[in-house]
Amino acid sequence: MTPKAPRDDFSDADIEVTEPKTYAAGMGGVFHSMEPAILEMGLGRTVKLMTKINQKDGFDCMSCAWPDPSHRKIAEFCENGGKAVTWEATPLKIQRAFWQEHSLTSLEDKTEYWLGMQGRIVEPVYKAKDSDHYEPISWDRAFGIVAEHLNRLEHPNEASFYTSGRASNEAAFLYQLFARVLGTNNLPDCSNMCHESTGTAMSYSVGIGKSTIAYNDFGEADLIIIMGQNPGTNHPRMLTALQEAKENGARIVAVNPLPEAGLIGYKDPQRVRGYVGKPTQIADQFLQIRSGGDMALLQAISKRVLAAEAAAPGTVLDHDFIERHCDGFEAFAEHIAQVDEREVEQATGLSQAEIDELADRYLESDRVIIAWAMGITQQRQGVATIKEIINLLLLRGNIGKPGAGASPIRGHSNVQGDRTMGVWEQMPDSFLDALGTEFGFEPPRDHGVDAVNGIRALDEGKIKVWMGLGGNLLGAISDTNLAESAMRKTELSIQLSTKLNRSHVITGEEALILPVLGRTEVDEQLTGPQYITVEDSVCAVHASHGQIPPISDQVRSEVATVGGIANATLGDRHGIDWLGMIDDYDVIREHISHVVPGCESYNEKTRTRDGFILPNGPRDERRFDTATGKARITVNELEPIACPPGRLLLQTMRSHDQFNTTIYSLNDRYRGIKKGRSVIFVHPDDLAELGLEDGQTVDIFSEWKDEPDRVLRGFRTVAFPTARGCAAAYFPEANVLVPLDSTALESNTPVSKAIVIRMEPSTTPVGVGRPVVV
Ligand SMILES: Nc1nc2c(c(=O)[nH]1)N[C@H]1C(S)=C(S)[C@@H](COP(=O)(O)OP(=O)(O)OC[C@H]3O[C@@H](n4cnc5c(=O)[nH]c(N)nc54)[C@H](O)[C@@H]3O)O[C@H]1N2
Ligand SMILES: Nc1nc2c(c(=O)[nH]1)N[C@H]1C(S)=C(S)[C@@H](COP(=O)(O)OP(=O)(O)OC[C@H]3O[C@@H](n4cnc5c(=O)[nH]c(N)nc54)[C@H](O)[C@@H]3O)O[C@H]1N2
Ligand SMILES: [Mo]
Repeated sequence: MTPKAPRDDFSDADIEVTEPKTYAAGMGGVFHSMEPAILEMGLGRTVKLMTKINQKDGFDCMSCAWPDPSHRKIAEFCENGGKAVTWEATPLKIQRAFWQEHSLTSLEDKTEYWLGMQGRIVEPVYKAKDSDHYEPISWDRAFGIVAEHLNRLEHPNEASFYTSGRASNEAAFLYQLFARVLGTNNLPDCSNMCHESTGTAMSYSVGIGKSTIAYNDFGEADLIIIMGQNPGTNHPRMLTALQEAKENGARIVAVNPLPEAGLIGYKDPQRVRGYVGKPTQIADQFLQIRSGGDMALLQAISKRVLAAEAAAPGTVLDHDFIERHCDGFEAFAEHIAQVDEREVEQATGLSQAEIDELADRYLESDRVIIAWAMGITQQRQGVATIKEIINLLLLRGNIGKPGAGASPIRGHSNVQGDRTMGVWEQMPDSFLDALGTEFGFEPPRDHGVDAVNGIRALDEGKIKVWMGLGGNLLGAISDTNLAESAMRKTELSIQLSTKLNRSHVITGEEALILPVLGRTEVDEQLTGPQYITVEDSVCAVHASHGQIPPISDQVRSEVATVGGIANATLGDRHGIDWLGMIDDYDVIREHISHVVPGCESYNEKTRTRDGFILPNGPRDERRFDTATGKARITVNELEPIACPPGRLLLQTMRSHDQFNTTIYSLNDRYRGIKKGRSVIFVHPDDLAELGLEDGQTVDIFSEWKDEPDRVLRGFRTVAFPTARGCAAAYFPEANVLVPLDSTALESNTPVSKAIVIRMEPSTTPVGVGRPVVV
């Protein structure tokens, strides 16, 4: 039985609120993913796919970038991986009648949830200049339109090529090559909104913007500090690694404004005990920090470490490591001695005793891992905060030894690989030199636009052709209203996508949707079925093999689509055999092995069952490829976040049933929310102080400099045990409240976790369709 697409949009009118959960997963978690999977895909397809997720002969789960252990379990996936697979592998198709029935204007007030539930896009569609409808178009015509627009640009920088982190290494490599041969570095990506702060900080401090640990290090750590990350929802398989670490004696500390279920307790669905038994307590210490307080906390811990060294010289710091491998220690020590404890208390909302306890844990541990995600990166001082994470680790030599290191936990399943392949608006000259030599052209050297600057360039009318390799930039970027009006100014927008989203509804004058294969599907080309490759959060690269027949014979692989566009646009102008690369992905991999550092013999290495681990200076040999050739201990000035009286700091985050802008259901099980997303979580004492009640409908106003307030109307308050002064709502709905200009220093990542807001009682009901925005 084929499932049906919903006709009517979903309503938030009957939101139900119950107590939040105190532990994550358990067998219930896997059942939660299997039931909809079987209903959507049928039993046969479900079994076929679920037994191949993350297996060595199977496909890489397209959900998060959590790494695979070397010993795979029979079911090496989590509840949310199950949902991601089901969402992609649904047999439901968008029928031709859909495009006739729905004008673009009529789609404008549809929710992301409704759009995504319409099924897979199964043929290319085109919206002509004065039309309000998409209509089917042939692939050749589609490629012709793109080529014509690109070839008439006055300058290649009038085109921009966005990438979302699900694209394979092969597609990403081809895509950046095409952009650069065309002559532009305009390669914004989802990473700009995600771990850019990590890349910026770590490249500066340790010479590489990636995790310095391997999977097995979790099992060898004495202490794991998890800051600004919600693994129970966003990296559920990490909980298994944490549970194993605990069994080996590790202590775990969680730093978060929210008592997230997965941070507190866990039931492992892969074990009988996890089914019937009591949950494992995950966090030995939970620090309920105020939003944006992490940098002050880290400085306060470093201060205690230095004080302990002063009290017992030679026993606390790793002097040998600091002398041999680091610079900047003296200036740092001087600066940290000035840290003002009152400022720390104000910024963190934590007591001295809590901070002392964490400092003691750090001092008692020989091997420490600090993991982090969006709670840290999407802050104005995200880069400086990550530099402080590195400082703290360096003081006791916690980088480049087993069981220790810096562990940014990546988002999209291949976001790290896309960067390795050159998707970045500011790739270093060494990469561009190698690319130019391999393909015989001179790559452009000026940096391109990132995600935020790309919106500015669109708004200024500077981008005439905008292309997206996956993703949903308009759903994901800050300042929704501004971004949407900017996108309407471009001449042609092109999306390579599996399913519908907001970025297909708000378009340039002309628009194309080019439907692509997902990871679950067999990718057949001239030389036979092709595999693709991906890189996970700990730099492990391996192959992914599609399993089920494509949803339609009109859907092409990402590689075939990008290569086809390149061929139509450039032909053999540069002597590059674009079509040959489509016929046989080994050809692309051969080029990768000549261009991308660490990828020598890429075909051979990705054909092995385990794949390979990319070299990593700090992890492998305590080599730090920074400008000074040493790990840099840095001095960072704390800037307290100003939040005037009567205002709260709002963070925008993911529910348990979404993947970024993809909504799987209106529930957020662990936080006790059902049947709706128009909610704002607020501490009960803050509600009382603001004269508001639990369950009241409010409008949310974001205040930014002297600009008019941005407003989101008709949200239900939920009294919730968040840190005082900090509220939370879901992205992408709340993106409208994040000013485009509010970005992290140095990395330019939208500050999605600390928006100054006020609430006022609303007359707008919590309702159907997209929330009302002004
Ligand atoms: N199922 C599922 N999996 C996903 C995704 C998804 O949407 N769904 N998205 C993927 C992507 S692209 C990414 S980047 C990752 C995101 O993974 P996460 O970073 O876990 O995602 P968020 O929901 O943004 O959660 C941020 C966490 O930081 C906390 N936080 C907020 N502000 C602060 C702060 O100031 N300090 C501290 N210490 N904590 C803070 C929040 O309470 C929350 O627990 O997940 C990936 N995996
Ligand atoms: N306010 C706020 N904003 C945020 C964040 C936040 O925490 N708060 N998080 C930010 C983060 S961390 C990220 S990573 C970005 C995410 O930004 P994006 O990566 O742009 O967004 P996604 O929602 O992951 O993209 C989903 C779309 O990708 C397409 N897709 C799915 N699978 C495939 C595939 O296999 N191939 C292709 N070609 N297309 C596919 C589908 O059409 C789907 O609708 O959002 C950012 N925005
Ligand atoms: Mo992300």
